[in-house]
Amino acid sequence: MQQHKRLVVILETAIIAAFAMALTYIPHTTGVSAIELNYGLIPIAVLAMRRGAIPAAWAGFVWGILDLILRGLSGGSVLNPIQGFLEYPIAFTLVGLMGLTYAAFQKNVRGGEKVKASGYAFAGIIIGTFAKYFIHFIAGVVFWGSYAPKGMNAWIYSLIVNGGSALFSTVLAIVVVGILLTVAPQLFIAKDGKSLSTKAA
Ligand code: 218
Repeated sequence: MQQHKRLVVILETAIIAAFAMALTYIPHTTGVSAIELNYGLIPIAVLAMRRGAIPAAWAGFVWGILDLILRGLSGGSVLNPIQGFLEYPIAFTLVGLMGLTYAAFQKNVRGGEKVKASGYAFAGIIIGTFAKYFIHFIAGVVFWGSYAPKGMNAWIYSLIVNGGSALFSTVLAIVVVGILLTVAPQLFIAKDGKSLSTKAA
């Protein structure tokens, strides 16, 4: 990749990670105590569709480290080193999998196929969010089972909390990205060279 483009992608990645972190300070708990609405997934989804899985995974990683330091450790969400490692660096980096549909998305958005492009964006959002919350689901069973209401099975508890978070957060990201694709499609189309060209970049 050309040096200049490389620098622009790194800057966008850093800005998106900081933006995702900033959004987590908007109140995001739902009626059911531990279920969360994760707004930070929205900027990561935009980056994943604009730049692909690797920048999105880096942005997720940085966001995860920030969330670990700024909220996890102080908020009591780090129970032990293994759980902390799984639920922060690993789970947040996996959000980069949203970019698995990047190439197909770019082809369609640049070709004016708006409906198909949206479909690929939504599929990417579902994959990346599912991957993150699958880790939280497993961690929920293994490490958070004792937080389940009396008499409730740890699997069911984790499924409700993490499955609920995944579902609400996915729907929110899909709605917002769907709106952004209509009102600000330029967010998804980088102007620095042909990202899909086979030319040595
Ligand atoms: C049942 C249950 N409760 C809490 C957690 C911890 N958890 C869930 C989702 C996201 C994150 C990362 C910080 O936003 C954490 C630590 C769990 N896995 N399961």
